[in-house]
Order: sequence, then structure tokens, then C-alpha cells
Amino acid sequence: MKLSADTITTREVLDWQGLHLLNFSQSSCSQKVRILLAEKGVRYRSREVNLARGEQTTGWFLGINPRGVVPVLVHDGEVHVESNDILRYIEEKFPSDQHSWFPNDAWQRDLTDRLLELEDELHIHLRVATMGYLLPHSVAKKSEAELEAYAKNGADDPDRDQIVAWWRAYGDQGITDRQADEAVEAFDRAFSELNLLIEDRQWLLGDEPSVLDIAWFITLYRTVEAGYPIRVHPALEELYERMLARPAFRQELTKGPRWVQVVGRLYRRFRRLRGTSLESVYQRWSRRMNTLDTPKGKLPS
Ligand SMILES: N[C@@H](CCC(=O)N[C@@H](CS)C(=O)NCC(=O)O)C(=O)O
Repeated sequence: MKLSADTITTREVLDWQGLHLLNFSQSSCSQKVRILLAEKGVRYRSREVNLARGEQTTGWFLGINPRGVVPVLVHDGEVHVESNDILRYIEEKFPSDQHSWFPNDAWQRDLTDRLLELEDELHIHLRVATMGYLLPHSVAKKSEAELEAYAKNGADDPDRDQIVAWWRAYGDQGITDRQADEAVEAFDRAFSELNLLIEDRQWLLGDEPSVLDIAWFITLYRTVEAGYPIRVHPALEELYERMLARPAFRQELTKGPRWVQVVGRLYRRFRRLRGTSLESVYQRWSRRMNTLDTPKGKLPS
């Protein structure tokens, strides 16, 4: 989605020539865009917006993207937001010689549109997985000053209002059981569909990786890191291993401040030992689903 120059109050970006990606090393939506750029060998200037330090809430950044989220692509002074739209834009402006990352076939194009949309819809649940199961609440929650800055800086944006409300509720109560259940249910539904789609293919759309593999890779990586038991979808698990083995995919996962990764790893181990990882949420949820499916669990008519 291209933002109109009139809405940009941080005017300096309108003079940036070439390709610039405002992103955060550990942000999954940023990783998605970086993987496509790496696969295509497109050179760009990476400008870190440190989400861990709240840089997305500054007047400077909100003057570029009033939604207060990364990634943002600036190309010759034009500002583009929304990672999936940015992927499309990159494909259009920098077509690859070897193969197209977006399919040409009409049926596959429709499927790609739908599955990219589904992946975008899952983002709210990905936030639940990250903030509930990968980072301690005390580290992840935002301060009141940060939330105030987030809400007040930059032009009004309903998307940002929702994000700020989410962070406020998270600061007060953390991730609720209901949010966790909804997240594993959404992951299970989406991953089951992908698992069926794979059949005997190497990648989601066939023998070559496509933009769908990039987009779903970062979702899979985050959920698996949080403890989601990907083994319950065996074909998808195999595909995930294949994705991890691809250098351009793997290299984008480990960039950025090491302490974020170390804290994440230790915290994950702690949750696993206590039996409170996303896996335990999944087990509890799937037991309940199975019980509801059996005659014993049905309400008497
Ligand atoms: N739909 C947007 C979602 C962007 C988004 O939510 N980005 C996250 C990082 S993955 C972010 O910037 N969050 C701000 C924060 O954590 O405060 C997209 O695909 O670009």
C-alpha cells in the first residue's frame, strides 16, 4: 500500500533515493520482506527501527507510518507499508530472471492472494504467541509513556488505535487463556489446510519456492519457537525443515540484538520445563476438541 506524500510529516524520507527498508531485525513481517530481497539479490539500505526500545512510537517514525509498525519500504521517496503489499511491489519492480516469486497461473494467483490474506489475519495470533510464550511479560509490555506516545504521535489511524488498545490490555493482564486458545485454534486450522495443500509437492505451490513459502515460513518459525507442536502436521513439518535449510530464509532469523534471542531461548526453556509452553495450550485445546467430538462429550438431546 503506497502512502500519499501529503500524509507524511517526516518529510525527509521523500528525498531518500534508492531502496530503504525500515525494519526490525526480529520482527517477523520485516524478516518476510528481507527474505524476498535476499532471494532476489536486490540491494537495499536497512534502517533499524528498534521495537524493543519503542522506536516505532516516536514522532519521527509515526510521521512516516501512522500505524506505528514495521516494515516500511521507501523507494525513491515513495513510502510503502503492509508487508504483503511490499512483497508484491518488490516483485513488480525487481522481477527475477530465474523464476517468478508470484505465480502466473490464474488459479495459483487466487490461491496465493487468499493464503497471503490468511497469513496476515494470523498476525494478531502470532503476537499472542510471541508476547505470551517467547518473551517475559515484564520485558515485553510497554510503559504508559510509550503507549501515550504511540497513541498521540502522528496522524490518526484506526489500526494503530487497535494495536495500542491491545498493548494496554496486555500490560494489565498479559495473555489470557482465551487469547491463547484462539491462537492455537487459528494456527491448527491454517496449518491443517497447508498440510493438505502440500500433498507430494516440494513447496507450497509446486517444485519451486514461491512468495507463499516466504510468508508462511516466518509464521511457522515463530509458532514453532513458541512451542507449537508442528509434528501434528507431518507434511508441513517436512516443508518447514526444507525452508530452514534454505540460506536466504535462515539467515534472516538470527539478525539483531543477541540479548533478545538469548532471553527468548532461556524463557522458552523455562516455559517448557514448567509445562506452560504453547504446546501445553495446544494439548489442552485439542483434548477439549476431541472430547466435544465424541458422543460422550455431546450435550444430551
Ligand atoms: N499487517 C502489517 C503488520 C505489521 C506489524 O504488526 N509489525 C509488527 C512487527 S512484526 C510491529 O511493528 N509491531 C510494533 C510493536 O511491536 O510495537 C504488515 O504485514 O506489515
